[in-house]
Amino acid sequence: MASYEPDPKLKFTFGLWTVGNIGRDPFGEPTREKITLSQILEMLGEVGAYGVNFHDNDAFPIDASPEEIARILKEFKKGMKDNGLLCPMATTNLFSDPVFKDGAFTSNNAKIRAFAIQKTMKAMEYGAELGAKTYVFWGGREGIESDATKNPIDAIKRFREAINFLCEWNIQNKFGYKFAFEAKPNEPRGHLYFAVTGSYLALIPTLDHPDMCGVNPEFAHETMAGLDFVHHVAQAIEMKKLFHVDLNDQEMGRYDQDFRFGSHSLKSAFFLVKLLEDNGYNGSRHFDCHAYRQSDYQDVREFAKGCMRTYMILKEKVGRWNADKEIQGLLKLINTEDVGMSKLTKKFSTGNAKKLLEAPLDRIELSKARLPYEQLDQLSNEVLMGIR
Ligand code: GLT
Ligand code: MN
Ligand code: MN
Repeated sequence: MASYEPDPKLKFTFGLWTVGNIGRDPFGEPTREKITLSQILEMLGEVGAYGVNFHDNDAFPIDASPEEIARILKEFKKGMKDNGLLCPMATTNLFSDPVFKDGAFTSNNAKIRAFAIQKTMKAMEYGAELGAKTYVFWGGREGIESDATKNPIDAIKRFREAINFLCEWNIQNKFGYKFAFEAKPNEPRGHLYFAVTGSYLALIPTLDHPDMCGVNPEFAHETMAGLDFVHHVAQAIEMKKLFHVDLNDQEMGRYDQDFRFGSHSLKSAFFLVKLLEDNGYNGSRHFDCHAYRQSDYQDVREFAKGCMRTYMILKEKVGRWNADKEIQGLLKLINTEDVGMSKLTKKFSTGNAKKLLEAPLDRIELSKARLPYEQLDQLSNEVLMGIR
């Protein structure tokens, strides 16, 4: 029996805010005592995580003095070293403080926009000091409740301007960051700008430094909107823009649940792992989720181990699926190749167009091809259920 211990090559990471989550929700007070930075790092070391990610204000308060910040960063580094952790990703909290109540980079107030950029410039320094090479941008407050309040085109322009500025800051300071944009459809705003991963994929080519920028899709976010997360990640991979990924779980049409990876939608999680593994994804696998509000910290450890273990188990299942002769036979059957025809449609030319128009493509005959998808899906389920 395999041990399913976390494989460091898979770079399993957690944010300080995930295992450190205190179980507060919009209707209720915290159910867990806040634990210290050192305690969180100790817990992550204990469960076998590869790394830890953080927002500036997960580590120190927004009004911390430079001396306090320096002291905490030192403690942070020591905690990472003592527990064998790396810090691959950093980000800025641009959503908790009341100043950001109507957005940060897209705020209607030029001084608030400037403050958001200034705060990010500093936070980029802190992340770089801990060795982070990916910088995440989640626009938690970049949105509206009413379109009367903000011009949506201005919002896009303001966001672009902020990112262009920060790309130059990245270059000037030689931080070596790759930026990863994280989309979400709503929560905490009624509607967030850049609602899906594709919105950012469309924005990136319009930036001054498109090569520096990619995406950080989160399972829960496309799922909240009732969409197929795997397809969004696939598009990012195909465009070579998957710089980071946030793994968790979520039921469609519900509030922002951020459940333990695989806890609800095992089948989608399986096809996501398959997509990442089959395509050689090499970045962090970051678990952006938190334990149930009922859990104590002992159970939070089980939650963290569960995320990684589920990934390891699903990865093994992917291997089985790929090696399953019957499944492979069906895949061959449904992917009907025709070398001559593919050559014709691969690239337009006047000659190819002429040949295509004359090609004998018999609609009735073609519709007879077998598609045993029930069988294929059942076999996939049987792999998942552990009998193949
Ligand atoms: C917050 C949010 C996440 C983002 C984090 C990065 S913070 O927990 O729900 O989806 O990834 O800012
Ligand atoms: Mn989320
Ligand atoms: Mn996230």
